[in-house]
Amino acid sequence: MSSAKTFRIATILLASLLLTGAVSPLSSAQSVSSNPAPATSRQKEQPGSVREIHLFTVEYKTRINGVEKEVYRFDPGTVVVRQGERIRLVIHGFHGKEHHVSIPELDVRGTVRKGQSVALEWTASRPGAYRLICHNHSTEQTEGPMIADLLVIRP
Ligand SMILES: [Cu+2]
Repeated sequence: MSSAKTFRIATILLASLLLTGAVSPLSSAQSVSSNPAPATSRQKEQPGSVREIHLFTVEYKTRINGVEKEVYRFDPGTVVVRQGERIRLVIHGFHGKEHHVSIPELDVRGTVRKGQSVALEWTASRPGAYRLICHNHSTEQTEGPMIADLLVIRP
């Protein structure tokens, strides 16, 4: 089995665990907050607040068996948010001239250009696994797949 396939399966497994509430990666991050809120209000968002999450377009390049190989990725490749949160995904164009990106299930799209940033705003209305896709680099044949998993978990 290829490592990409193994990684894909591991990601899906993690998504399943998160969606079923078996694990909660956010709880540990919240516990080290410099401004801890009471447990009862910790998970409640301020009305109208937007959670900003930063991603970067990155490129890896090397030679494998003498053949030059390069791939584009989103970093981080997995984003976990809670149902009900208003999200602003800020994508910074580090590498790659241009990336046409979308979250098909949410009808959200934009273009990330090198040296610029673009913000995609959406509301995490329903729990589930969504994908942020770069349509320039969506497959292995086009130096991808440049896809980030967006996991919306129950609050
Ligand atoms: Cu791309």
